[in-house]
Amino acid sequence: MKLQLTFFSAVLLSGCGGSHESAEGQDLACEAFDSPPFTHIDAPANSDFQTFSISTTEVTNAQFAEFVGATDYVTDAEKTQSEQGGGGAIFVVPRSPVDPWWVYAKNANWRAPDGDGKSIEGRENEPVVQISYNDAIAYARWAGGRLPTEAEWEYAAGAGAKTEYAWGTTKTIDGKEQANTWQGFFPVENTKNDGFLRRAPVGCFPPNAFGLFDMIGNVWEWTASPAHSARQHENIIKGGSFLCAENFCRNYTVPAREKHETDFSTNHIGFRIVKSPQG
Ligand SMILES: [Ca+2]
Ligand SMILES: [Ca+2]
Repeated sequence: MKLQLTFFSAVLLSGCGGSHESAEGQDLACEAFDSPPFTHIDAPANSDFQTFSISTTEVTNAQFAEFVGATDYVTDAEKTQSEQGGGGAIFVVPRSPVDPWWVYAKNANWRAPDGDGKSIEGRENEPVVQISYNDAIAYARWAGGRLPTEAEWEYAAGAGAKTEYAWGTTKTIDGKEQANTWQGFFPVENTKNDGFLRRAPVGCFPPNAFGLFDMIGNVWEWTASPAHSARQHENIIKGGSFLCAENFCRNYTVPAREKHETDFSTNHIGFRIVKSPQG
């Protein structure tokens, strides 16, 4: 745990950080999904991956709850609750821009992700968070899939094009935000121009040309790609989150990447999975 907390001061403090209570600002019509939807992606010629299908949205609280209900799986954040450590990191608006904005919350886990004692009731369609890499691959295996590699994720996010954003070359279109990020002066002011302080239900922003939602923003997404960093057990995360701001980390682009310890969770990292085509 000491290593993990050190990591937070070193990496996540340079990352992004937010809170969703209600949609304000832009007019948003969030999509409704009956079951975990998948989108077929044809691999381009000479790519280093095969054709695959990918979750159309980030994995939601409802989907993860189904997994836990079927398997009695215990996440890393819950597993160590009674031991030294446990819990996860939560973003808290600091008193000033130089104060820490990541706080370790022992009571934070996917069932109550923000360390404020509030459950996910009524937030079933939000992306699940406080999910470690270990937790994400456990869900993927149960669901008959795996995590995307960074190359697969980027191809899917860019809808086959090497553009800065999942939707094109500019952050906004006609003045409208295209993803749940942070507007205002991070980390002290969030104007919520996009409608959300923290996580948004999946599918509230326009999909990319492949029909995929929230590849950029909302929550970071685990990939299967190891970070190959000096630290061990770190994997690449992609897409940025509701905490990514213009004045700070700007990780709301397709090429942007961060690395994160595989056994530690936060309230801004989730995932989606991929599957090989059947037949
Ligand atoms: Ca936002
Ligand atoms: Ca995302």
